[in-house]
Amino acid sequence: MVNIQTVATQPFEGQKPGTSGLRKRVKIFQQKNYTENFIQSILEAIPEADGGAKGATLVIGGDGRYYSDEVLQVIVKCSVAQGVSKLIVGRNGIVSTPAASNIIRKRKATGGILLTASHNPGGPDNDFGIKYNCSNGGPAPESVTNKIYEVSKTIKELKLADVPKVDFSKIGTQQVGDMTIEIIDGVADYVDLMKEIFDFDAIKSFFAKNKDFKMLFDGMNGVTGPYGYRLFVEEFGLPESSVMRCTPQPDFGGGHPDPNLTYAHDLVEAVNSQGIDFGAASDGDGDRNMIIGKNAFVTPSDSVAIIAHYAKDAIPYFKKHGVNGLARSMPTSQAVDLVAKKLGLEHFEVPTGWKFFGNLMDAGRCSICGEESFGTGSDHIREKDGLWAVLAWLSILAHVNKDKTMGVQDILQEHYKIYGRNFFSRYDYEEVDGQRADDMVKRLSHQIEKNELAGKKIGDFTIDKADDFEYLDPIDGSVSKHQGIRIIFTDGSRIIIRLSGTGSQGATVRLYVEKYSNDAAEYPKDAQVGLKPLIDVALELSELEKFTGRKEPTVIT
Ligand code: G16
Repeated sequence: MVNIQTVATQPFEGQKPGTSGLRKRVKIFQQKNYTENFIQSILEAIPEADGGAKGATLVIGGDGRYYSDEVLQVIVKCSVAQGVSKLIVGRNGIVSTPAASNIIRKRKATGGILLTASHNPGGPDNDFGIKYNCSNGGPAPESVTNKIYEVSKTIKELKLADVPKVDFSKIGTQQVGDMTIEIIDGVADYVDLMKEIFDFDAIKSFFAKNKDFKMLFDGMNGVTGPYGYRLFVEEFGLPESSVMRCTPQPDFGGGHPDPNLTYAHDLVEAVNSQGIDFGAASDGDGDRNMIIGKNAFVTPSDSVAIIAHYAKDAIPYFKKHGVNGLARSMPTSQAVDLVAKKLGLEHFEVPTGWKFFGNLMDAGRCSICGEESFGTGSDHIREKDGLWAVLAWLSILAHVNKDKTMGVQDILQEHYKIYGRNFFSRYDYEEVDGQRADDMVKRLSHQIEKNELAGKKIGDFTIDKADDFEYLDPIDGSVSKHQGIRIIFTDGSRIIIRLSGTGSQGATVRLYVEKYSNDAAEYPKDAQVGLKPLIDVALELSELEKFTGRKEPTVIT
């Protein structure tokens, strides 16, 4: 009989999950009872089970970042006390976010708790994160995250089981009180799933026929290292030199595990200096991806459009199941909409956050979706999936190279010839003063309310309409308001300004610009050059420098 202690606690301010879970500095999570409060709030808010987590089966995974070991033990103590029946845990708590989504679905679990702050840096002075995924394998929708937050605001008592420390390093099953803990290899099921989706033989024969074609995958010392190694080295037989930074580290080797041109510059440099044909990177928890090639950077917005264009011809999963519809987050460029129109498919524009795609997928209305924030995925699971995107690109390369020789840049140019090019860029201003950032957005919001923006002419651009994006979920009828300031010009160009929901310190302002061109002479242009006039307009309209004091962005993607 396990002893359950009742411990008095106080609510902590700000345990409101953001775009994808609660992300804070490690030091915040280390405060006495802070993590316990939040885990118990999750367990009490679990939607499927009456009476909270009683009888639940939960998948526990994460990117293995600093402080995960301690939180795993907290989850055990809280879960036993709340009557959870079973925890399915990756060895050492490590399972990538997409792999966890797959396990939740495959094992028909009640849900899952993921210990990750995704692409945010790790270590004692950096970030930790906790998020809850529901039984469909996707991030909890706002109805659930709001409930978690409500519980966290009134929590007074913790129930904690008095159990010894659990060793998560050995695969197998153990019993803690009435609860079973099954420790699994987080990689195996995922690789099996990828084999069902993609034609591994076609990819292998592409590499065999094109011996000079060089690939480099950068695991950024995050969770996808072992997955990438298993796929590229063990399955496809590529040399060890085809992968880099594939050993997960609690602090990601001191780096920022975010696959973009700034933070994955080691990969970019290696691709440029070693004449690599195809480069790819994934983030800390394995849901993001970046695709580059010889003299080519594939924006995530173009990536989802190109994958959608080739899906039915190049990827067995879509040959078999078809493509039902496409979707993107609001700030993502409209390139994928053009593919949907050409293929006669439904397409959706949802707020930022992968959780918004879940309902569409569950209803069978969306097969492929993507976000400008380096997220690409499909309805094979309910999270974005970094390695899936890399395998999709390898499948496309294998497909198009059957009768001609095409690299990444050729694929891009061919796509633009068919659809035109949606030039896109995002400027991030990280860790700015929260109040000033709010004021900046409020000012624009106010101008929109008073209808002061429509018709305004700035430089060569005239504003057609402006709004504060609101989403009506076509499946459950829920409404999400204030999802970003959207300014659309008469030529179809767009500026979007919103505050990130994943930062852990101050505010991060995101400024997105998009300009469409169907002038072939412009397709090879550098996006930054083509977009400069629009960026100037965005800075002028938002008065960003005045509000944030920043002359330059922290990151440009
Ligand atoms: C999360 C969400 C994504 C979102 C991204 C950026 O990604 O899952 O859907 O696009 O954050 O959000 P924001 O602009 O609010 O910072 P990840 O990879 O951090 O889990």
